[in-house]
Amino acid sequence: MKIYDISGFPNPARIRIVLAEKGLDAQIEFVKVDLFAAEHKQDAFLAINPTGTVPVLELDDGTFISECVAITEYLDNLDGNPTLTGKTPKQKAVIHMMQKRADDQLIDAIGIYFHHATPGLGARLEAYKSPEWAHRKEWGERYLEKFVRGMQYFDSVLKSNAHVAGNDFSMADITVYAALMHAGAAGVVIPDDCTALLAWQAKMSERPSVKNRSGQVMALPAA
Ligand SMILES: N[C@@H](CCC(=O)N[C@@H](CS)C(=O)NCC(=O)O)C(=O)O
Repeated sequence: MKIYDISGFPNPARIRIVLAEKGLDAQIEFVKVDLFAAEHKQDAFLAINPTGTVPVLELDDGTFISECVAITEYLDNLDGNPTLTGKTPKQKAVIHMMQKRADDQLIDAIGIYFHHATPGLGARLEAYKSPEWAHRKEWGERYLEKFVRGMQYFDSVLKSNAHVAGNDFSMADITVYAALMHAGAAGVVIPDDCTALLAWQAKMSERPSVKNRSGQVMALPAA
């Protein structure tokens, strides 16, 4: 199998953590996509993922799978022993519910803020941003407010749960962790009063699947 991605980026990190959790690293060939050079917005890459984002998984039969949740479901179920996406109908439902909240309130929100209210990945990507959004910066800043509310929500969840979707580690934890990693790279700090979220983040960063890559946060071009 191949993964098209770039190391150090938050959504690619989600899948790299999944691979480590599942012991699948050795089965993957990584193909670097140069986001800073807008390689993901060119026809060759859009042919494998029309959304123009990484990561993308390519199966040995040539099938391309994009979207971290879909890739995670595939990798987690390969060995018939899903440990990240739930085993029972109830576990699956709760994990997907919390996963969707983590996507919507955290990782998508911080991504929109980063790409629209800050220089993002730099000048080379400007041409691919929506020119019709005259108030793009203001729009992006609203998503930072949403992200902060999201951190407060997940802090409240983690005050009574060991993990994001209950007692067990799941893909929803990976998504929240990657979103906080994205925030750190964008200069957004976790509020001091989010004590449960901060404690959970510290615990997560000691997890072997995370620890080995926690220093690998995207290096951004100078503004
Ligand atoms: N919903 C997508 C999000 C993927 C995503 O936004 N990836 C980022 C890298 S962290 C990306 O490719 N950004 C490039 C861009 O938006 O120009 C997923 O789950 O895979």
